[in-house]
Amino acid sequence: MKNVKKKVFGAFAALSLGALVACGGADQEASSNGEAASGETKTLQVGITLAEDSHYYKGLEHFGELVEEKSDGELAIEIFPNGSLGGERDMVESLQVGSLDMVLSSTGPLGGFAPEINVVDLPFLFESREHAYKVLDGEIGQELLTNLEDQSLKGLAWWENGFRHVTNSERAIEKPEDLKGLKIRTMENNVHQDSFKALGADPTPMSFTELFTALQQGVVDGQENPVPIISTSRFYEVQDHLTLTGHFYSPAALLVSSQVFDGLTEDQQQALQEAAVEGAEYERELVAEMEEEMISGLKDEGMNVVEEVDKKAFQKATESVYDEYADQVGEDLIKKIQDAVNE
Ligand code: EAX
Repeated sequence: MKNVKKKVFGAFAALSLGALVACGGADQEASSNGEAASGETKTLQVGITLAEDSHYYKGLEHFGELVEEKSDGELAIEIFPNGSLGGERDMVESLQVGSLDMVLSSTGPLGGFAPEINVVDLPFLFESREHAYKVLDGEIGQELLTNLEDQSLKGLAWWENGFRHVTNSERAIEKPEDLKGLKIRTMENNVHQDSFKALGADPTPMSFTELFTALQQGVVDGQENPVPIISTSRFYEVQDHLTLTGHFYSPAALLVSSQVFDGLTEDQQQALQEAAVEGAEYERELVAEMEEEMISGLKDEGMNVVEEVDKKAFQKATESVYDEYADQVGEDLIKKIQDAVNE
C-alpha cells in the first residue's frame, strides 16, 4: 500500500514538474540570458531522495524561507522529495545539463564526479560531528566543493546526512564477523563498497529509490543509513535489527547547476550562498535532535537495537580501505583530516 502511494506521489510530482517546465518559459529565458527579470520570482527546484518528514526536507523548507527573505522575494525554492526526480546520481547529472536547478545529495555518488571527495567517505574518518564540521566548513571542505566546478556543479555548503548505521533482517550485528555473507545495500560509492567487502559482507550498490522494495523482497538482507532515514523511510517495517556502528559519517552537499547559478544576479547568488550556510547550521541541529528521539521510536516499532559495539574492532577490520584509497585521495589529505580533531 505504502509503495503504491509513493509511486502515485512520484508520478504526480513528475507531472507537476512537467507542467511547471511547460509554463515556465519566461523564467527559463531570463536565466539563459543571464538576467533575472525584475519583479518576478524565480523558483529553483531542488530534488531529494528522502521523504517529506526527513531532515533534508525540513532543512530545505527553512532554507527556502531564508532564500526568499534574503533575495527580497526574487528567489523561491520548491522541493521535490522521495526521489520523484530520480536517484542522487541522476539528479546530479540533471544539474550538469541544467535540467534541474538544485539537489541536496549525500557524497554517495559525488566521488564519481570528483574523485577527491571519496576521502570523506572513508570508514571511521570523523570521530564526531564537530570533527566533521571543522573539516567541512574549513579550507578542506571548500576545496572539495570547488573541485566540482569543473563538472558544472556549484557547491554551496556542506549539510548533513549523518553517521551511518547498519540494519538487517537476519541477525543482531555485535561484532564485524556477524556481517559475514550478508547482502548489504550500499550507495553507489566505491569506498563504501570496499569497506563492506573488507568486513566480509556482500555489498550490493543500488540507488536509494530502489532500496525499500529491495529490502521488502529480500533482494538484500540489509542496508546502512543514518537513524533519521531508517525512521522516516520506514525501514523498520522491513528490517528487524539495527546496530549503531557509525561506520561512515555521511555529509550532504547542497549543489546548484552552474548554468543556473551563473544566470543569477550577484545579489541573488549571494542570497543563495548565505541561505545555504545558515541552512546547514539549522539542518545539522535537526539531525542531532531527530537521531536522539528516533532511536527510541525505532525500538517502539519493534526493532532490536544494539547500541554499544566495539567500534575499534570494526575500524580495524576496515583499515585496508585506507591503503586502497591513499593514492587516489592523497595520504596528506587523510592525515590533515585526522589531525583536525586536535586543532
Ligand atoms: O542522501 O542513498 C542513501 O543511502 C543516502 O543516505 C540518501 O540518498 C541520502
